[in-house]
Amino acid sequence: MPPTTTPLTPYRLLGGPGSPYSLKMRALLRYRRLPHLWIVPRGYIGKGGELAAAGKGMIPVLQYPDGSYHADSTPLAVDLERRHPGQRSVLPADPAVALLSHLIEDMADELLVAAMFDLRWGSDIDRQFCATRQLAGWLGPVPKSDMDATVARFTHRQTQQRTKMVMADNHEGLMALYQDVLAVMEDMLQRTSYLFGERPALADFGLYGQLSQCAIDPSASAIMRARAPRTFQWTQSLDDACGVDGEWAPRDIWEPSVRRMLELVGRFHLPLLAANHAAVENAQAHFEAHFDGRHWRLPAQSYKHKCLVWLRREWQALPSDAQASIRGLLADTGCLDTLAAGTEPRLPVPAMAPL
Ligand SMILES: N[C@@H](CCC(=O)N[C@@H](CS)C(=O)NCC(=O)O)C(=O)O
Repeated sequence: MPPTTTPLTPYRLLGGPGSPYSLKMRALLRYRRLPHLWIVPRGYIGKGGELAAAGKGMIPVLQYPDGSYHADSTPLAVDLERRHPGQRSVLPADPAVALLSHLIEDMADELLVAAMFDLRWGSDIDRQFCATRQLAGWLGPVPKSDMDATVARFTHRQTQQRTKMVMADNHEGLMALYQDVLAVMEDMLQRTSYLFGERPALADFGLYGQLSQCAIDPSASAIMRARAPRTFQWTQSLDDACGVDGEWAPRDIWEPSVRRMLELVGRFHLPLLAANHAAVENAQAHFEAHFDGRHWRLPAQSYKHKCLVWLRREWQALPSDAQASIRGLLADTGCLDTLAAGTEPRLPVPAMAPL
């Protein structure tokens, strides 16, 4: 008699090719060894199928074993920690260090994405390749004429989206951010495999989501291959880290690279989050900000308003000794003032939870 096995009800991750957040979630589920199926619903970017029925309006969507659908990768990652405590956690055990990891993840999710998107939809070569390969994943085999028509439709949609999300004025600043992130990654990879040691943290998965796409897209990939070959391989490796079994490093080992990454958070991300926050609170559609020698002009986004509130609440909730342990690092890197400006928002922001 063969041994009996307990039937497994896995998570179902509904995502798409080319979606940085989908691949971030898949890498996280693989690393955490949480049984799951990776599903790309067939059809034009999943419209009309199970994704439409799930009703989240975005990908990825994670179906829990009880059949319910949930979205939003950061709250999902935190919810998965609650559901599977102690199983290959991606949150450093020290809550102060976990906050540093969250800050870096937030920069990747909310700002580095704009650099990726800017390059992906910013030239003919990128548009043609990226649209075709993504739709090949969504549609499966289709005749060339159908593919060409759908590529044209998707390219139009994404190019419009780029105009709203990136806005032409910000190209130089976003390229500076992308190249600086790559430089910090290359430096980090001289000492550790991940930002906080030999096991990946939430910060690594956020960076992985965006950088995994930059490794593929023609223009972004050319920059990465020329300047950051170790980071290129890092994206290939973190795609499936289910066999990685490492430890968090002591602070003196991780601090140099985390400090450099936090300098980018303080230089680019938090000033933009703060300006966005004020714009959302004042019901403005756009905002302008001057920092780092550049003029930024971006649409105000209510989701980013929540992100800053969640980060501030996380700082406020730290015990005072935990705050003290990172106060100097946050101050040196230009992060403290925005993070510790702890006024509650005028617009209500719910506690972080998956949608
Ligand atoms: N905060 C969300 C963002 C997800 C997101 O923006 N996903 C993109 C694709 S990568 C999307 O679904 N955009 C809506 C669209 O293209 O219609 C997360 O972390 O999961």
